[in-house]
Amino acid sequence: MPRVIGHIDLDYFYAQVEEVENPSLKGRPVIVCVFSGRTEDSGVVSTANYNARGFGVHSGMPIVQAKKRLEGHDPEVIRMDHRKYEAISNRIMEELGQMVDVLEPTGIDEAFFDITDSTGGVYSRARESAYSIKAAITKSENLTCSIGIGRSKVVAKLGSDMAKPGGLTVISPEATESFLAPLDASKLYGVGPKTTSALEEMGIRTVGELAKTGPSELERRFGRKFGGYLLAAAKGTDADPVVAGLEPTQFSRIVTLRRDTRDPEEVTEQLSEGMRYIHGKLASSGKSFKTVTAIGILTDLTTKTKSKTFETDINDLTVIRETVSTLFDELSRAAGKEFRRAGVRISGLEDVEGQTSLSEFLRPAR
Ligand code: TTP
Ligand code: CA
Repeated sequence: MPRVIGHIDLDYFYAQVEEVENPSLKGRPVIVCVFSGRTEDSGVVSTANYNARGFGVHSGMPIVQAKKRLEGHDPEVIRMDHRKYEAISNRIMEELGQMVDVLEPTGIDEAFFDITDSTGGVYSRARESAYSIKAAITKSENLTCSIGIGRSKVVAKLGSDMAKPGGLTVISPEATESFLAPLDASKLYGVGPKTTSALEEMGIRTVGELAKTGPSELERRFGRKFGGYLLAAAKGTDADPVVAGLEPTQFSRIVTLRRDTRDPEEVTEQLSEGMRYIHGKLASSGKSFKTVTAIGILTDLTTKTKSKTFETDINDLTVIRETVSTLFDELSRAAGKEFRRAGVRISGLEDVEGQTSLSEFLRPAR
């Protein structure tokens, strides 16, 4: 099964947050700045919205210079408020973590994710997952993002860069080679100006040319490890896994149903393997839970959820099954449309050690 790896990057993040907070800014150049305090305008631009970028303004530019470029265009200059962006980032990462199999945040506004299991390696499903992710972030925070999907981290990252802003690039395994070939080698993750000029000296400019270079030639020039990486990156076969960045706070499973349906029993039945998987994850990580959530993605791709929270910690598969069945019954009646995909999430995880129930006393010491 091919891997399905995603990279998500929020568009002009700090500036977009400011636009959402103050919609009257839309259509005007906006720069978010870090003021050094030395003189009134000393400091640099942290980021600029796309309108301001159209005048050549970019991250890292001195504020004075940015203001000059925007003169006469009614710019808005905003002081950076890192805590505000961080709080939003945390909420989005939490939400994303519930929609993918593995999430690896790599910065305040970007993350890699793995959805191989939940899509079964099927790229058309991956596209649907990406649309659901975009819709969810629009709904909860009113923010847009760019997503790339491919069989490796390098390919996924190239995809999200390609799509900015607001885009989605899905690079199926079959299309990988032709997608990569014409790109400049300098676009590859980990290829900076030094490597770029070394490659140029070797007569290599594009990713396609790099992919055709002999491994020994690259290893001689860049060493075994980096030489090997470059070749794999250029072929889109770099094997670096997506590694969860945070302690699990929940486990979830989403499946595409065999057919669209409103029948809660049919949905629950198709989730039984997912529930067993979650139960296995609970057992192997020594956790119990308090909350069960049923997730229904309807035929119009909107997501509906319903949760039940227990007063005491649970780690019983039967309880998960019965709760999911009840929740889908309620969800189905409230939704008024057929389900296309369905999922289960359990959250409110606790270490089993903290539990004082009877089952805990019966559990053999670990
Ligand atoms: P980026 O993802 O590099 O940029 P962006 O989100 O502003 O724009 P886009 O992704 O649409 O190209 O950086 C994320 C945030 O990090 C950015 O909003 C502000 C901050 N940042 C700085 O503070 N200084 C910098 O030099 C850069 C590049 C980013
Ligand atoms: Ca970004």
